[in-house]
Amino acid sequence: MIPEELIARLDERACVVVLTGAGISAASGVPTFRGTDGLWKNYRATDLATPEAFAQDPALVWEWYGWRRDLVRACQPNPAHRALVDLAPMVARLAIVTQNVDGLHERASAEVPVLRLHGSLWQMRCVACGREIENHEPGPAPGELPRCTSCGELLRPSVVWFGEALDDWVLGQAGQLTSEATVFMVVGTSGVVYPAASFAALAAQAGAYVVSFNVDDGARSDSAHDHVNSPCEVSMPLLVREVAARRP
Ligand code: BJW
Ligand code: ZN
Repeated sequence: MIPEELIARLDERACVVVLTGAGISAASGVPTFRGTDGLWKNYRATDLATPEAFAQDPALVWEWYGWRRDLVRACQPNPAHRALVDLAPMVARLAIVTQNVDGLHERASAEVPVLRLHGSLWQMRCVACGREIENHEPGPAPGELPRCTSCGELLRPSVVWFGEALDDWVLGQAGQLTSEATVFMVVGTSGVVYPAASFAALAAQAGAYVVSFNVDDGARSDSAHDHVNSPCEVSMPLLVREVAARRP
């Protein structure tokens, strides 16, 4: 199931970048955005993940984020998150570039670097003064609107909605890592959201060997040299076992 070339390329000199999406957290019980389980509490995630939705009805958007925060808090990292932690010491460098806001990579290990392209469910930002706070408390409960302790204005989830720019520094780092990668793995993402969706092609152009891991054959990246069509919570631990078995 695991491409032989991938196992061979994951040697002690490999510079590995892993781009992850919602599919890597599916086995933890976190719903994905698109596809059959892509319904989030009767709302289309992609309708609420916009600045327009927040401007129009901040209470509705916060109710949705409060519900998601409570749901994700009860979830645990799964074997796919843990496999990346196990793979890291076997290669020269491994970095995770994630579209996920759930924090499950970070909970699987504090040691493997994680670049969060789309922000975090556990951070809030003031719409007026920009003050950013970390918050791991339950909620907010429906009807509750969190406010900035400095200026009293509304806090918003510190995530990247459609039409909003990604953080410059994060985007620059992700581009740098991608261009230096010898192996680029694309795990559990539909690959439709930009700029994340362009990274696999950049990696391939820069000479990386690109492999996608997805339960959907249709989500195979155009730039991928190989595709592993199976649940990543199965294929990633298997990959790590195969790499470990080659080591003396
Ligand atoms: C499994 C599995 C298992 C299941 N094992 N696999 C170029 C072309 C066209 C459009 C654009 C473009 N550039 C920009 C755009 C516009 C837009 C965009 O990309 N639109 C497209 C939809 C067409 N992009 C943006 O707006 C971005 N901003 C931007 O470009 O700004 C420019 C700018 C510059 C300067 C000033 C101002 C603006 C921002 C995009 C932000 C995306 N935000 C969200 C919400 C985050 C917050 C939150 O979570 O609440 O991010 S949307 C949502 O989609 C979320 C995700 O991170 C993202 C990607 O989804 P993902 O992870 O791929 O999930 P799914 O559900 O789609 O797929 C899951 C996959 O897993 C599936 O394939 C399953 O098969 C698989 N799977 N179980 C393996 N067990
Ligand atoms: Zn403020």
